[in-house]
Amino acid sequence: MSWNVNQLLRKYLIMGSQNCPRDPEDILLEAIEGGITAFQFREKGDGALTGEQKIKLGLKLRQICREHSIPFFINDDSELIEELDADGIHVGQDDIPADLLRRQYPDKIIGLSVSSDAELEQSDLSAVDYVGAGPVFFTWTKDDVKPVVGVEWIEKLRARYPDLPIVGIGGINSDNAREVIEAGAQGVAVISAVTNSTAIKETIKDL
Ligand code: 3NM
Repeated sequence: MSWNVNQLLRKYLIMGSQNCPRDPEDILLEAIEGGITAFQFREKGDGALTGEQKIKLGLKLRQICREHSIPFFINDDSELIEELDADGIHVGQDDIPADLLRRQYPDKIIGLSVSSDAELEQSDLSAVDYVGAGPVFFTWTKDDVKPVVGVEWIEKLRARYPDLPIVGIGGINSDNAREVIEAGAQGVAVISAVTNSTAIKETIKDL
């Protein structure tokens, strides 16, 4: 299946079991009904599953995405690309280098987090399909999060790379998503605004 990257970045849900106050499968299904355009399995941080349990949950979420034609990404763990037959992978600056991934997986969608000028200088953007720009706002969700970059970082990236697909991340919710788009991002990547919502479908429509 071939995907339109700009389109899939619009409402990009990221989640692992550690983000979920209830069954991750139910949350994903509601989010799909609400209109997410991509999903990233990010089983990471305090309380995250590992080993077989992680794979088992990944396979279930992967299947749900397949049944609803939602592109399925994995976070960082390139061994899971084949195991879960992911459509793409998102990596950070300290993970497996994007150009290596590109050579290994010419047809997968590759995303890279870029949070500063220094990171931008060391990134091979020709190897990636999109960048994640953040944290745009303050977030509690990630422990090792970098300093807040604000929507100004997105404006800067957009000015420098007019055609680069950008997704904003970090502290985004239905109240501030508009600012992220107006700054030039194709979409918003969210965790807690969706996983902690008591009305997921409405939350995603509002985004
Ligand atoms: N990456 P929430 S911020 C996974 O800045 C992640 O690269 C970030 O969670 C980055 O939507 C973040 O709950 C956490 O703020 C996003």
